[in-house]
Amino acid sequence: MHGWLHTARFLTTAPQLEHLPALDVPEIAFVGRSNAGKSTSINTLTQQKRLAFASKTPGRTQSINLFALGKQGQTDAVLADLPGYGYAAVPREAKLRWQRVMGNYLMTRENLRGVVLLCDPRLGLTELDEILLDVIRPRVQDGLKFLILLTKADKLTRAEANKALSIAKLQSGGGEARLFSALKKQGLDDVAQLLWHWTHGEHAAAPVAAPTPAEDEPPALD
Ligand SMILES: Nc1nc2c(ncn2[C@@H]2O[C@H](COP(=O)(O)OP(=O)(O)OP(=O)(O)O)[C@@H](O)[C@H]2O)c(=O)[nH]1
Ligand SMILES: [Mg+2]
Repeated sequence: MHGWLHTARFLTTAPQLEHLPALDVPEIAFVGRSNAGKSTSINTLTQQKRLAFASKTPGRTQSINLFALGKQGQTDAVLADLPGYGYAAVPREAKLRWQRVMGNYLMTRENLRGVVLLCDPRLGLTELDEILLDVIRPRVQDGLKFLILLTKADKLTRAEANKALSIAKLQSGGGEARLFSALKKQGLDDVAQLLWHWTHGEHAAAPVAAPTPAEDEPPALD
């Protein structure tokens, strides 16, 4: 199962929507506020340290970055790392530009199969998360897959985590919610399985896991 995600490789980066190549394989977008852990979760899921740029500095990811999955030459799905939003220091112009790009991407990207909304459960869903939810809700009703991923779960007690999870389940409105920690590798199997089924169909048999080398060094986390 994870072997499939470990095939991830950089495909392209697009500063603007019109630079995104039209693709005919299913795409899964990682969205959420700046610093929520989008890039880190992509690196953890794909077991690659610096595939997506993660950083303590909010606003690290400025373009839409695409990563291809599947055996070399046989791309069968794509992950999209999107710029985060809600970072206060971003100038108003850049914020408006972001909202336009994101809105258009979520409304018009034809091969978009699923959206993973990353949320730091210590902050909960912010106003911009709610706006995003409003944008994609009609598409979720039309079959778009949707997951609220509660990141940095290592920072919560078990009681806090359970509470955050039940709130997120309600907020997901027909989608899924999961706890995740890059630090503890919590939720990894579950999310990997979900993404596989989203892109290959509910009843597709999972690939037989290939033995993978262990991480020699844990990712840098705050
Ligand atoms: N403790 C802990 N820290 C995490 C975890 N995931 C991410 N972080 C930290 O959170 C910070 C932000 O992570 P990023 O992955 O760069 O966040 P992002 O959502 O891609 O941010 P932008 O690119 O600005 O939108 C980094 O310092 C990470 O090390 C986690 O599971 N546990
Ligand atoms: Mg990022």
